[in-house]
Amino acid sequence: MDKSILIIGACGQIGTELTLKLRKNYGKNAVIASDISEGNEELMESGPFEFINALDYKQISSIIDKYAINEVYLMAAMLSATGEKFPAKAWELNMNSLLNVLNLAKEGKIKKLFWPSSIAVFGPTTPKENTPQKTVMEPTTVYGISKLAGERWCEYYFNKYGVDVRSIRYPGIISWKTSPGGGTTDYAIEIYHKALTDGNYDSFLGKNTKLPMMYMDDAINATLKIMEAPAENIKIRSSYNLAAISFTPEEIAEEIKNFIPKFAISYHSDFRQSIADSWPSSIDDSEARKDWGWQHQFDLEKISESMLRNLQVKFDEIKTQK
Ligand code: AKB
Repeated sequence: MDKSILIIGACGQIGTELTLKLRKNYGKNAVIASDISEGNEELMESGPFEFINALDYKQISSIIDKYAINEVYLMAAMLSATGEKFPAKAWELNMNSLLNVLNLAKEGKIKKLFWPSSIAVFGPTTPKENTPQKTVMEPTTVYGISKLAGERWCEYYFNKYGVDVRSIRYPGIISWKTSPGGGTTDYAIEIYHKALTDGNYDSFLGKNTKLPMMYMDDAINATLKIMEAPAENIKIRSSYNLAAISFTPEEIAEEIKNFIPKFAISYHSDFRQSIADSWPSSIDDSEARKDWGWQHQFDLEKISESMLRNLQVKFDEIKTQK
């Protein structure tokens, strides 16, 4: 069976790079990008695009028919910080979009489904260091509650209806191509932007707030790897713990100083501090490493080098276009 892939939420931070990578691997016409509004130029020029509202079951169903789709990646979601401002909307989007695609898979219209979960499924009562795959889960954000409920639904649809759904709990994802929207871990991206534009950064998280993080290349790699693994290797049908590195705002600032010695950081915590404080500092992802061969490549030094180099090129290009 030829692959025919639909990405819902293709214009967001992870969706954009996932779409580009899948198009590179499988050909541009095998990967249909979709979202509620258009994405950046690179994405829009790289292959077919359709407008899809992830809450519209009929719209998703008709695009699946139009392109004979067999694989869906549902990347549309409202993240932790925005979710606290709009709890009802976050719940509606995060839950109903998932139930839409799970039901389409149950009806046999989707053969394989990817849905991202998050470290936000954990809460203040979870062991903070080296958080195990199976542990206490009492999330305190609406985003975390929706991701935990979503994980339960994924496992339910696998057990009850045989839906081939695969999921990973992303940590904070660091990238330069497309900006993230409304996450608590976003500081670890803003800091690189500000280091280049202003030479300083005012962090909305305290200096010792340690969170699990990962470079985009690793996140995309993990996503492709779990989707390509034989079904029998996927032993966990809720969602896999996934980890690369952990650091604090103070540690990332020290690393940036190796590239920009005059860089300065200040700290003024806002409402996102309590969200970050409720999450793990580091994650035990041994099940993902054992079941489908997950390995990360990027440490903090490699991430910082790549972020600063690529952002500088992007900023220079914008300047010459003006
Ligand atoms: C967020 O900060 O909300 C996300 C996440 C950890 O899922 N980046």
